[in-house]
Amino acid sequence: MKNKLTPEEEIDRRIKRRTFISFSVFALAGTGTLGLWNWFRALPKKSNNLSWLSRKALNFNERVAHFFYRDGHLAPTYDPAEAAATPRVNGYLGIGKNFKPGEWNLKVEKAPGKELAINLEELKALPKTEIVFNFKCIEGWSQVVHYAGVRFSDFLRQYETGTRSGKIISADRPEDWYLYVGLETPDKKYFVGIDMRSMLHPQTILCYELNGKDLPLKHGAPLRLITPVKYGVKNLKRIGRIFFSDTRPRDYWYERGYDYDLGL
Ligand SMILES: Nc1nc2c(c(=O)[nH]1)N[C@H]1C(S)=C(S)[C@@H](COP(=O)(O)O)O[C@H]1N2
Ligand SMILES: [Mo]
Repeated sequence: MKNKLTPEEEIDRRIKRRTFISFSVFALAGTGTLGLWNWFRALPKKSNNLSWLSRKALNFNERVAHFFYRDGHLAPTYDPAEAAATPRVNGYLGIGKNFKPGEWNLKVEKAPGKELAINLEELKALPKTEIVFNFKCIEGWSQVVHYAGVRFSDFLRQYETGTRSGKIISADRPEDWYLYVGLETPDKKYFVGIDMRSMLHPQTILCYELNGKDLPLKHGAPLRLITPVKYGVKNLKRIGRIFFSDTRPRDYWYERGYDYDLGL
């Protein structure tokens, strides 16, 4: 029997397959019709025409490759030994004192009017993804941090959410993805909106660990967002609810004059 692929390997395989298919399709499309393709193949090997045509096809393929490269582009990672032992704490909106972690669960809007409540144990039972990266705050500082949790794409697949059809989210059907994900603190005092593509990035996680230990409250326990493709402001601490939308969810700092995307 064949071994089951890990979610990571599965994504990798899909990206590779998509890239391969696109290469083949675009290689053909890039040189026009199939007839033209045959003509191209029939050209004498050393003619100038041939090198001109191959170069054009190559440039086109490079652009296609660039698209997928960007799609799966990974932020630079570091050795855990390089991570800050006591990372700086910044931003206390929505993480006030009267909060009972024991009573917490994550609310997820699966469909309009249909909400899931997921506890931490259930999240911890999913595959764990670690990331050591340079966390950047828009105020001008950055630091290498070591966080771990559930990859958001794994989470979406597990709970069959994030799609309009209600089917399991797939790289092959981007038209079925909701365009945005909204996250808010339990008291709704801090809230962010993030495009689905960034949320599906392989380094975007729902995080419950810092430096191999339970996430401290001031860093967003029980669960926070960690994503290296956005500035710190989007890395919402203490997630209470997650929902999906095709219009931009409300965003705290956007409402105060910042760009909506704040991508890196
Ligand atoms: N709930 C909540 N999350 C938040 C903030 C906040 O004020 N409240 N501040 C953001 C900002 S501006 C930054 S830089 C990071 C800081 O994360 P840290 O305190 O874990 O280093 O949290 C982000 N997430
Ligand atoms: Mo920040």
